[in-house]
This record gives sequence, structure tokens and C-alpha cells, in this order.
Amino acid sequence: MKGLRFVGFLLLVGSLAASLAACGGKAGGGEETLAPELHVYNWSEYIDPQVYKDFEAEFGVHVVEDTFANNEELLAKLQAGAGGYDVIVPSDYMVAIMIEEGLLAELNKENLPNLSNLDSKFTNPPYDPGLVHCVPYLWGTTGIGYNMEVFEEPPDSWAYLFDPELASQYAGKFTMLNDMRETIGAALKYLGYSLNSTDEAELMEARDLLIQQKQWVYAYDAEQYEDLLSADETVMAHAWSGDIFMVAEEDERLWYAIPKEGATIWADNLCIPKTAPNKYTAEVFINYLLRPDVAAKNSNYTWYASPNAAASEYIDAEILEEPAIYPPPDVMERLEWMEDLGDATPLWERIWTEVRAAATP
Ligand code: SPD
Repeated sequence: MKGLRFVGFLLLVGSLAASLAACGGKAGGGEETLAPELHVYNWSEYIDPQVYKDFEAEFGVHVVEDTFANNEELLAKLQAGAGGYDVIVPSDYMVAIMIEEGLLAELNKENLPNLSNLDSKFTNPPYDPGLVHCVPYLWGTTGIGYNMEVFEEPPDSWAYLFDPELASQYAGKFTMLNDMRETIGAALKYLGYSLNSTDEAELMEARDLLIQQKQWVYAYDAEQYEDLLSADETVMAHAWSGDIFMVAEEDERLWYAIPKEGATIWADNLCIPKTAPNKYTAEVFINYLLRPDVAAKNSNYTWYASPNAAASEYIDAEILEEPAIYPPPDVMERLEWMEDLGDATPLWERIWTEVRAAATP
């Protein structure tokens, strides 16, 4: 009996030590305590569900997740005053917009000792210098997912989606992302322009191209398009890298190509809204996601690249060694980060509305 009590004592000490390490030495001991619930607003299929369960088992915090389809939907929700979220996951350019609009809290780095696991390439991004507000979570590219049984050669050009001769061959058989920045950006790239263009003439050309393309588009979708591809509803999809590789794990016919004209490179980030009810618990959660084994679990589940250098030893080799997930330098050179469009934002929004509202012939 005594022996059992001693083992129990050791377990208690062990779990306290683990919590202290995870929480920067403050858990339970300082004035800050964990909330029973944490609300996360995330992209769909963007975390290993086991990670939520493990976090709950270790910290006693139940995580509730809502999902959004694109950055603009997330921004609109916050601007409308949605005050219940503790952790949100905006992309790079959206972090810059949210900082500018005063929507994000500053991080207390004392609660984030695992920040030291990040690759130094990700610790000073232009959209949030010094990671004052956010922590990089996963990164990837935007390209074309496809069914290898349909394409003899990989569709490695935006022409497959925009050139009338090519795109019309796949009429009703491809989706475009329901994402203003990505879809107008892809049209701009096909035309040879920057995906951050603010030039009115270039943007009008992109608008006309998208309206012409609309007759061949099965749907604008950013949440189920990979399942449509696997269900043979489509044969090709404007896609985020990991989403395709994730379904390709089950469906070997699917693959992903980065268009030769260049494409988006992006990083999604863990941030805390200024209005978050449970900022300390959010920081404990973000610190947990920064643990090398946990960061690797999320990469292995989502098939996205990790900015966490210490996670590499736990990430599956087929992910680490896949050039379409971790592109080589010559491909990296052709990739472009999105930036805040500033005063051109209303013009982009008008074009997107016109494209979505346009009648198809
Ligand atoms: N299914 C999750 C996909 C997350 C993609 N985020 C990328 C945004 C780039 N603009």
C-alpha cells in the first residue's frame, strides 16, 4: 500500500513538472489559472483531432473548434465583434491587416518557452516582426490538385485552369478556391502579373478572365474540394498543397503540382484576438502546439510543412522529402507571398463580387 502511495506521489510530481514545463513555469503556481474551455477558430481539417484530446487529458481544458473557409471570412467575423474566440489562425497578409486594425493581443512570451523550437527563418516575418502577436503554425503553397489517371502530364501551369482551349476540355470538372486573394491571384499569375497587383488595368484583365472561366468551373470551394476530387466529381482543383496530399494518402490517384508561372507561398499563424476571454489558456495551448512531437503530429496529419525545426525528427520522411511540400530553392524562387493590398482592397472586393455574381453563358 505504501509502495502504491509512493508511486502515486511520483506520478503527481511528474505531471506537475510536465505542466510547469509546458506553461513556462507558471501553471497553477502564479496568479493565472487555466480556463475550463478554449475556443479555437480554425481552417477545416487543420489539426490532428488527437491533439485536442491529448491537450484536454493533460491540462483539463476542453477545446471547442469552429472553422472558416478563408481569411476574409475570419476578418469579417472579428470585425463584426465576435468576442468568443481565444485562438485564431490567419495567414501572413491577414496578420498584418489584423495588427493594423488593432484586432490582435500581444503575446506574453514568458508563457511561450517552446518558441525556441521554431526555425529561425520563421521568427522575424515581415507581417509580424519579432512575433509580437502570432506564432507560425504551418506553411504551404497554392497550386493544382489533380487525378493522375486523367492527366498524362502533370497540369503544372495555370493555363489548365484559364486558357480557354485547355480549361474548356475540363468543363464542369474543376473547382476554384472560394478565396478572393487566391483566385484573383491565380488569374493574375496566369497573366504574368504579381498576385499582389494593385494596378487597375491588370485587375480588370484578371476579372474578365475569371468571368470567362466561370462557365467551366464546377464550384468555388475551399473546404470540400479535395473530397470532390477523390469522389470523381472533379478531375482537377485549385488547391492548397496539404489538402491534396492528405486525401492522396487514401486515394493514390491524386497528386499536386506547383504551376511553373509561380504561385502563392503562405504561412498560417496562431494568434489571440484582443477580445479573447482566456488569453493565458490560449498561450498555454499555443505553447503546447509548439512542442516538437505535437507540431510533428499536426504536420503528419495535415501534410503541411512545419516551421518548427525541432519537430523535423518526428515528421514522416515522405513529407519532409516531398519537393511539392518542401519545395527546392529553384521552385521557392518562383513563389510569392501575399501582402496587404491597402487602398486597393475595395477594388479587389468589387471584382470578386462581380465574378461571383456573373451569369454563366
Ligand atoms: N484545410 C486547411 C487549409 C489551410 C490553408 N490556409 C492557406 C491560406 C493561404 N492563403
